[in-house]
Formats: sequence, structure tokens, C-alpha cells
Amino acid sequence: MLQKLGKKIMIFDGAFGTELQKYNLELGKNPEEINIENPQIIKNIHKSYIDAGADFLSTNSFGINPYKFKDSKYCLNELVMAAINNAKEYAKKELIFFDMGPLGKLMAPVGTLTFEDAYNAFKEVIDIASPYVDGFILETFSDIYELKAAVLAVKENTAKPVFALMTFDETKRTLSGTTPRIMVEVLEGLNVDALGVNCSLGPKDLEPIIKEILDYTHTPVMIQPNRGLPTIIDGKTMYLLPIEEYDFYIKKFINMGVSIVGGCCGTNPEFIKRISKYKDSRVKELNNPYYTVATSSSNLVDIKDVVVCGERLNPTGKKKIKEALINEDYDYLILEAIKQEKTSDILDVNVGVPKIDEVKVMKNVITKLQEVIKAPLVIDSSNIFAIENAARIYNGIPIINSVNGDYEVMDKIFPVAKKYGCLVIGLTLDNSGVPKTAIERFLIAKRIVEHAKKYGINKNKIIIDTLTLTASAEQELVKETIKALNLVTSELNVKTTLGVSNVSFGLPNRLLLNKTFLTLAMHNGLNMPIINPCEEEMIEVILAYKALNNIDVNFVDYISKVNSNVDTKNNMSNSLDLPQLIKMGLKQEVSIKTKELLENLDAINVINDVLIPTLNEIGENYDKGKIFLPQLMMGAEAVKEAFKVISDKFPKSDNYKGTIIMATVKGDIHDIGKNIIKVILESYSYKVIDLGKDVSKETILEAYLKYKPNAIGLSALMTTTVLSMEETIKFLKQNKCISPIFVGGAVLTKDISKEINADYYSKDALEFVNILNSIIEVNDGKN
Ligand code: THG
Repeated sequence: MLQKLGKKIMIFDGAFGTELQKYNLELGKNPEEINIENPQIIKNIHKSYIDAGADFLSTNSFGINPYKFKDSKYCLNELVMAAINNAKEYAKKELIFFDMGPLGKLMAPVGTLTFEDAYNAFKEVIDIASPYVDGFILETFSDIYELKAAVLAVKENTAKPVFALMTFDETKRTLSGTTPRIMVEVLEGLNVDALGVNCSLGPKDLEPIIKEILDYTHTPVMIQPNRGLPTIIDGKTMYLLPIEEYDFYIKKFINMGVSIVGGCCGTNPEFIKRISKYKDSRVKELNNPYYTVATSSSNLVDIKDVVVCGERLNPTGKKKIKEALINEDYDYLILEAIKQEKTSDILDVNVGVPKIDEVKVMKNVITKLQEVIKAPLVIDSSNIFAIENAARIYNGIPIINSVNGDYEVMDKIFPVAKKYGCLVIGLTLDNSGVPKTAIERFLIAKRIVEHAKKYGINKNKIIIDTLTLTASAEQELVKETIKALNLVTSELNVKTTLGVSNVSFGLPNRLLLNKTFLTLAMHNGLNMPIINPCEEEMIEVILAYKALNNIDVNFVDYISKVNSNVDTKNNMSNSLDLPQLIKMGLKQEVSIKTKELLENLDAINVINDVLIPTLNEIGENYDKGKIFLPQLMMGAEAVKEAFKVISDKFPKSDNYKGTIIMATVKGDIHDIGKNIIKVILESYSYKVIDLGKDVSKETILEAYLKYKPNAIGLSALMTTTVLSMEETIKFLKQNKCISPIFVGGAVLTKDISKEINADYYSKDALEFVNILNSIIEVNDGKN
């Protein structure tokens, strides 16, 4: 049946959680435990989707993973098998897809989960399920890094197909800042069988997101929208979008090119029945072009025209970088990267120091850099193990630097590039060395592109380096490099790169030669010069070139950047100040800098004039979508570090702004939201009493009586636990709790918060802080 995928419309099933609500199950039941305790309910829901015409059934296993079920009375094996068997009970020709959601823990650096921890957790479940299912659906992911771990766990441990779906918010980004296009590029690179979007928003608001996916994908697209946005009626979360409207949008999305349709929150068998009329109609062909793109998790660089690759994370000729690599002083490397990022699109990372454990150091450096640096990274190494390890843990699409025309090298690197979706730089040399003439170099480029094709690597994934030789040694060959660029660009239609500064070794006024060579090269097709981006004149040449070639239309970049270069120069010579260090989340540096400041400033000034304004600025940038959750969290953690220094120095001044009790309500084991809020509140000097997750109303009351907090924050993620939240609020108020109660969580809205009698609703941590600050100021006024 999967042969139809991408050719004929296929139907997925609809929501489970909202269907389960209908059975009035005991509050606090894990939906996945019902597989064992009340299997007939689950079987019936599956049957209703079979009867509605679904081609695919997803098992009731969204939350089954070693973290969420650590304390369950059931083992993973029992839960997984029960979920599969329930789906199989009435299935005939329907395909059974094992459903997996996020682990419910944040990845490092925001949380504690490493990439391999996440991989292993998914693998544990996949190993149990894979013999018994037809495929895997990974859905509702908001962190592309966690999703990468999950996809690899499927691909490396079974040959079964994998569909991967993420959720986005109104800003068209996921929580960690991934755009629909970045998702497409990364998931296609990982060779998933279908990709798409589920949950998120109602179908109307999903339209621009689906459009962006369809504009770039070459993989079948699957969608499962919610039935509009939730409202609360009689304590129950309801989704009320009329079926006609749902159908209208599904039809529209099918006409746009979607392949698989189903439903998320609020949909039911009637909805699936309604849209199953599209089953087997033809999928629209997309024929999208292929681009050469490198990405981080939140930033995409389309390598065309001219993009700058910064060369300075390289020990060649730099004693301090060499020392930093040997001593594993990652903060120094991050600072070097930050300096370059201002004027680079992409950064090359080379850790080649003799005797260093390159595999380990490359992996660690890439891990650290990607937590702070938004620019995509180049893995510059000749060690295949260093390359493979770095490509595996890279959060995005990296560039491998490099292969050459030697088949032995290509046969080692191309499988890695194919598996992880990397771009690859191909040097036009082979085991007989660097050919002199342009045509010979062109022929090696052609060989590289053709050999890559055999590994399923399209030429858009290759960037050819026609090799800059040293003019002082081989003056007559400079023009061969340039000619070869021209040939590769016009005859192969492949993107190109060069390490520019090699040209001028041993000659006076190297900058002049570098600038001139760069200009010649750009004019002949050079797309990605590898240069020292801190050399202002090199950057200016590129700005001028783009302006004169009508690439920088209306001189927008030219005018803003050439003028502002004066500031950049001043900035570059000085080291970063405390606000900048905080924004980069460099805890160690923040700590040192804070100590320095305290030598000349009072603690109160550091707090009021530096820390708070910086936090506010970070908050504003988050609100505006300039930075994303990981940067917000790292900034908040860094501010906590500064406060720690202050309170160590002035032990008595540990006066908190107020005390807040935080809890995830009974029945809900999702505590990501609460944990985020805790960090942000603490960074604003609130004392947080964290009661954990799945907390009974009695425990919360007890804590209230003990601490008399300035506020109580309750969170709930699931539709099923909003009711529990309402009960908790009622109970607290009946017992004369006068602290204002804040609520938040994915399914809550301002209206719902009113209905369940909460005092305040906050959509995120920053709104929580803003409201708190205003309440507490008012109270201060009274006292
Ligand atoms: N092609 C590809 N990759 C490459 C190169 C290339 N990677 C490495 C190199 N060449 C490009 N990167 C560098 C890095 C450092 C230096 C030169 C090129 C260097 N830096 C010293 C410095 O900045 O202090 C010295 C500076 C100087 O004297 O110019 O030497 O060609 N695919």
C-alpha cells in the first residue's frame, strides 16, 4: 500500500486524546496506560477510524518513553505491545504506524538531555515496536534536534518507513526557532519518507506554514491540523471548528500538493470520514528546484551569489586558538566565533592540532558552538571519524570540508554525507596531486559530482573548490584557478568555494592581492569565499561587488553595512561587555565580568543598570522573534550566574523580589513549560518553590500555607488536565488561598483561564514576570 505514497492521497486517523475524554475516565490517567487497563476503549477508537476510512492507524503510544514512564507500574515492553495489539485488533488492510512524541525533557544546553540520551530513549522503544508495525510516525516535535535523534533511532534500527512532523506557532517557527523550510531541508537530508506538520494551530492559520513546506519539499507532505483553537465548556476543552470548514481547508491543502491528510486535537471519526472522500485522488506534482543550503537549527543560508565563510576557527598560525583547543577552553573559541559571526554567513571549524584527540574535540567544539552561534558550520577535517561524529550531532545541515577526486576518500565520506544530509566541498585534486590546468581541475570536479550521484547525492549538495595556489610560487597558475571556477559554474552548474588568502603567501601587501583575487574569483562564479571576516576591507569588497552586480538590490546592505562598519571596527577591538556575554549565554565569562564590575560599581547598580535591562532586552527580542527559546533560556541562566556572584559577595543581600510556588497539576506529567518559567523567574530574582509535576491540590495547599507566596503558578499541557487545574483552583480558593493564581500551558487561553477562575493567564514566562512585577510593585506601594 505504501507504493501509493506521494502519488495518491492517503488518509491518516484523527485525534485520540479528545476521543478519550468522551469516556469520562478517571482524572490523572495516563492515556497510554489505558492500553492495558481498558484496552477495549482503545480498540473501539481505532475501529471507529477504520470504519471512517483511514489508511493508517497510529498506535496510542505518543508518550511511551523511558523518561515519562520511569515510575509507571508497567514496563515499556507491556505498554508498547498493548498499544500495538489494540491497533491491530480490528485492522485488516490498514497500516499500523507506531506513534512517538517528544520525550518531555529539554535538550542541553537548555535542559540536561544530550543528543545520545535522546537517541537511546527513542531506540529503546523502537527496538520493541519495530517487528510488529508497518512504520513510525514522529509527531508534535518542536525541537528539530530531538527530532533528528528520533529519526536516526528509527533509520539505524529498522528499515521501516518514518514520517516526521513538527508543530509551529503563529510566528511560523517552532519553539526552538526552526522555520518550515529548515525543517524540510533537515528532514529531507535525513531521508525521511514523509514530513509535515501536525497540531499547532487550526487549518486556517496553518496555511502559510504548509505553503512554505510545499514550496521547498521533494518528499511527500503529511498534515494533521487541529480542529481550530480550543475553548472551554463545562470544564472541558472543546474544539469547535465546523466540519465543513475543516473539509474546505483539507481540500485546499490537497490542491496545493499535500499527500497524506488526517486530524489532530479535536478531530474525530466523522472528520476522517468526511475527508476520506479524497482518498486515492492524485497528488499534485511539485517539481521544486534544488538549492544548496546549509542550516543551523534556526538559520538557513542559501549558498548562491556570494556568501562569506569565516576561516578563523583554525589553529593554523594562531597560537591562542591552538592553546584553547589543547586546553578545551570552549569559551575562547565561542568568543572567536562571535567576532566572526558579525560579518560571516557560515563558519569553518578546524581543530587540527598535532596529538589532539580530533574526534572528541571536534564533537565538543561543534556541540558548544551550535548552542550559541546561529551561522551554519563547516566541519573542516581529514579525519573521517571526526567528520562522522560531528555530522551526527550537528543540529542542522553542516558542510563537510572536504572530499577530493580520490575514490577512496569519496567512498568513505559520501555515505556519511548521504546519511546526514550534509553538503560536501570537493577539492579538485586527487592522488596525483593538484592538476595545473583549469580543464583538468574541471574534469575532477565532474568526476566528484558523478560519483556523488551514485550515492544518491544530488549535485546541489556539492560545492567545488578549484584550489587557490600560492602566487609567489606558481604565478602562472592563478588564472587556472579562476578559469576552473568559470567552467565549474557554467558547465557543471555547481556552486564553488575557495580559500582566498592562500594566494598571497610570501608577498608584500597581502590584503591588496587577496582583495583583487577575490574580485576576479567572484566575477568568475565564486559563491563561498573562505576568508578572514574580521578583515574589514575583504568584507567591503564583497559588499561592493554585490551592489554593483545588482545582487544587493537598491544598495540596502551596502548602505547599511558600509556605514556601520565604523561601529563594527570599534566593537571588534574591544572585548564583549556584560550584556553581550549574557546574551550569548557564556556563564563563565559572565561570572568573571560581574566580579570585575563589582570592583567599581555597587551591586544595586549592576542589577538595575545592567542585569535587568539586559534581561528585558532579551525578553523583547524573544517576543519579536529575533531570538528563540534556547537563547532566551541561556540568557536567563547566565543572569542567574551574575546574581550568584553578587549574592556570594554580599551574602546578606539575598533579598528575593518575592516567592512563587510552581506546580504542574495532578494528572499531567509534562513539566517543560513549568521548568522554563522557573529559570526565567529565578533570573529575575524570584524565589521559586518548585513542587514538581503531577501535584495534588492538597500538596499545593500545604505549600501555600507554609510559604505564603506572592503567587502560585499552575501549568497543564494536556486537554484532559485543564479540569484538574480547575479543581485545584477551586480547592485553593475554598481554603482561603489569597495568593493570585497564574495559569499557563499549551491548551490554555485567556478565556479558558477566566472560566476556570484563575486570577491571571500568561502565555509565556515573560508575560508571567511582567504581570508579577506589576502586582508586586503595587503591593510595595501599599506597604
Ligand atoms: N579550501 C578549503 N578549505 C580550507 C582552505 C581552502 N580550509 C582551510 C584554509 N584553506 C582556509 N582557512 C584558513 C585559515 C587560517 C589561515 C589561512 C586560511 C591562516 N591564518 C592566520 C591568521 O589568520 O592569523 C595567518 C593569517 C595570514 O597570515 O594570512 O593562515 O583553501 N575548502
